[in-house]
Amino acid sequence: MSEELYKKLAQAVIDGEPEQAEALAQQALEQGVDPLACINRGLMVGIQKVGELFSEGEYFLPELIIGADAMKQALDVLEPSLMGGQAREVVGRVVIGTVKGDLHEIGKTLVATMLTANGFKVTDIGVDKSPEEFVAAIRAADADLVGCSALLTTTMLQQKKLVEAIKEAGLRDKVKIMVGGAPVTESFAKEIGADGYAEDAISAVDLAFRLIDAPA
Ligand code: B1M
Repeated sequence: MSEELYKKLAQAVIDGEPEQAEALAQQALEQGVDPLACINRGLMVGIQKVGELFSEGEYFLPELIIGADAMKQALDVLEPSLMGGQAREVVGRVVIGTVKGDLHEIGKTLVATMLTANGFKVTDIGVDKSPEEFVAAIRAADADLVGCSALLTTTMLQQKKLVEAIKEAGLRDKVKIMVGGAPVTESFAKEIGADGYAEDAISAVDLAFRLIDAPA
């Protein structure tokens, strides 16, 4: 039953059907299907396939955009259920965003949602953000942790610039730096002087707890 729903969610993303994706997500919640499983086993499978078809030249930019729209539409329905609905003690303050020149928002938003669901106070500054904009947001939020997402091999170097900008702003001892995104690796994170790398939204939460030394 759930397996069938995951497949349909994946297919709605592959076919670029935002309304269908939204209706399926609604159906999943009504039937008590785990929203996280819908994301990981349905929507993620679909968007990965869209990426593959794009790489193979089968899909073009419009299909990429509409596939992402379908995923976002379903996420909008599922994400509130990940939050648990209760007010919790704030475990840490996080500023998160996608680097300058990079418009990919879905993974970053998912990480932000999972952090919020786990008690972090998250300031999501959005996409295409310069190191200076990150630094201003860190100051404004009095953040303990900054999360930086990059999805393009051409923009991942912006993460290095962010580490440098944080040092230059005199904030390096105050804020931990976590990086992620499809082309980013553990060794890249070490090389640029970040404090940690997470492969997905779940491990980003574990990493955030470890970095700020809070009990999970
Ligand atoms: Co783009 N795109 N895209 N795209 N796009 C990729 C990334 C690509 C791999 C597709 C491909 O060729 N197979 C490729 C990059 C190649 C490369 O650099 N090596 C690519 C390209 C080339 C481009 C353009 C250049 C295409 C063009 O214009 N010719 C262009 C660039 C625009 C720009 O940013 N300046 C472009 C545009 C777009 C859209 C705008 C159309 C759209 C994004 C829409 C949106 O976000 N609103 C889009 C999409 C949808 C994709 C794919 C298909 C899916 C990305 C996604 O949302 N994945 C992607 C292919 C793919 O990834 N398979 C692709 C789902 C998301 C949940 O996963 O973002 O990886 P992800 O996040 C994960 C982890 O990475 C991690 O946790 C998340 C949850 O598990 N994570 C973190 C992410 N951030 C983290 C931060 C952390 C920790 C973990 O700590 C802070």
